Amino acid sequence: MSVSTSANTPFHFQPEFETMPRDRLAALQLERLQKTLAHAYANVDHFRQRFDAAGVKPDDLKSLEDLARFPLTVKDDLRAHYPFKMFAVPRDQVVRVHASSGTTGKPTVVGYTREDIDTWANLMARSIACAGGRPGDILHNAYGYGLFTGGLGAHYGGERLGCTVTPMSGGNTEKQIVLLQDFGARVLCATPSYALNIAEMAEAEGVDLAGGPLKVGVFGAEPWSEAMRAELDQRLGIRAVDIYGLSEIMGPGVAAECCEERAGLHGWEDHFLFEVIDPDSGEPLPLGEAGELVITTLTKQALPMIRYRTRDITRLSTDPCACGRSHVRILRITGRNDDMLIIRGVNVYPSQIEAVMVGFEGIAPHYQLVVKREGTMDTLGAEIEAAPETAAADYARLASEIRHHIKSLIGVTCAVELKAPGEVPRSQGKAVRVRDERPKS
Ligand code: DLL
Repeated sequence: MSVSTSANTPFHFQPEFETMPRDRLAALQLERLQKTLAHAYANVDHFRQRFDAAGVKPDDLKSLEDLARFPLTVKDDLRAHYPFKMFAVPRDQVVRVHASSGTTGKPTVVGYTREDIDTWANLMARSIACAGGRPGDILHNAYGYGLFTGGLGAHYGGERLGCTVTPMSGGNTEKQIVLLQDFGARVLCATPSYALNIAEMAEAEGVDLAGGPLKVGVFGAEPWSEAMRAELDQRLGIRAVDIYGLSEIMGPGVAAECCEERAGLHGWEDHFLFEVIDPDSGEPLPLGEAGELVITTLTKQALPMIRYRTRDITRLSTDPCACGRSHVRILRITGRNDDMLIIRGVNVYPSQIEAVMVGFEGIAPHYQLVVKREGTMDTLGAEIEAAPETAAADYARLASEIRHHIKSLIGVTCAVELKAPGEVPRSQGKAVRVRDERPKS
C-alpha cells in the first residue's frame, strides 16, 4: 500500500494514523477536542449559551472523560438555527452546503470550508480503500447527487483515492446496468437496497454482473442485515462492505468496515470522538454496551459538533482487528431509536421484524411495514414479497407462519401479507421500510 499524507497526492492508507496505538490516538483526540471546544464556544452562540447554562468552559476539559460534562446536541438545535446560525466561520468561508430532506419541519443545513471538504475527501478515500477499493479502479457511484451527502461524498473520495468515477446518481436502473458493464466498474457505491434493485434488474435482463469485474460494494446510508450482505455478495459477485456517516457530522466516511474482517465499522477516531449513551438518561455507557451513538467532531471548521445525538443504536468495540487498524469499531447499526414503533404498548424496531423474516425460505428481501390506526389503537402490518419460486398457493400458509413467529419472538401482533414478485416498491436510494398510514394529528 502506498503511504502519503499530503492532501494533494492521491493516497489511500495512512498507517501512521490508521494503526496508531490507542494511547497516542487518545492524546491526539484530547488536543483536537480542546481546540474544537474553544472554536465552538468562541464562534457559535448556541454552544456558548449551552456551555454557560451547564456551567462548563472549554478550559475545563482536561481529559477525554471530562467531555461527559458538556451538553448534548440534537437535530432540533440545527433546525432552530436554520439555515446558517450554527456555522462557526463567516458564511463567505463556507464553500458548500448540504441539507437533509426535511420531511418534517425545516431541513437541517450543514456547511463545509474548503479544508472541511478536503478532510472529507481524504476520509472517504480512506473508507473506500478500507472497503477494498484501489487507485485506478472504475468506481460507479449510484448514491444520489444533490443535497444528500452520499453522491458528492463518494465522488470526491473516489477521485481522491485515484479512481475513475462514474457520477451516475440514483435511478435509471437500466442505464446503470449498461454503464456498469460497458465501463467495467470494479467498485459500486450505493444504498444496499438500491444495489439489490440493480442486481435484480440485471438478472431479469439476463446480464451476468456477478461474473464481471465488479468486486467491491460500498454500501450504507440505511440499516441492512448480514442476510442482505450474503445476498448482495452472491448476486453481484462482490464483497459487500458497510459504510456509515451522517450529514450533521460530515456525510459518508465517518466510519467504514474493512474488507479483511467485515465485522463492524472502523470509526475514524483521529477526526471524531465516539461515545455510546443510555438514550433515556443521557449517561455515557461502558465500552461494549448497546445504546445511542454520540459523535463529536475533532477537526471540522464550518460546523463543529459537540456530542451530537445520532439516534443510531449500536455498540463499540476496541478488540484488535485482522486489518491492523487500531480505530474503534462501531458494530452494525440495527436501527434508530426514533424508528421505534409502539404497537399496543410493545416497542418494535423494523430491524427486529426483518430479523424474523430472514429465517424463512420462500420470501424475497423486500418488505414494508404498515402502521395504521383503528379507533384509538395502532396496528402493525407487514407486506413481504414472495420469492419468484414460491407458489401462490403457499402464500397464505407462509404468511401465517411468519405472523406466528413475530408474535412469539417479539410479542407483537403483525398482520402479514405475502405479495407477488415485484409488488413491493423498489428503492432508488434509501429504502422506505415503514409506511405510516395513521391520520396526521
Ligand atoms: O446517509 C450519509 C451516507 C451516505 C452514509 C452514503 C453512508 C453512505 P444522512 O442522510 O444524514 O447521511 O443520514 C444519516 O442514515 O444517522 C443512520 O440512521 C443512517 N445510516 C447511514 N449509514 C448507515 C449504515 C447519510 N451503514 C443516517 N447503517 C444515520 C445503518 C445508516 N444506518
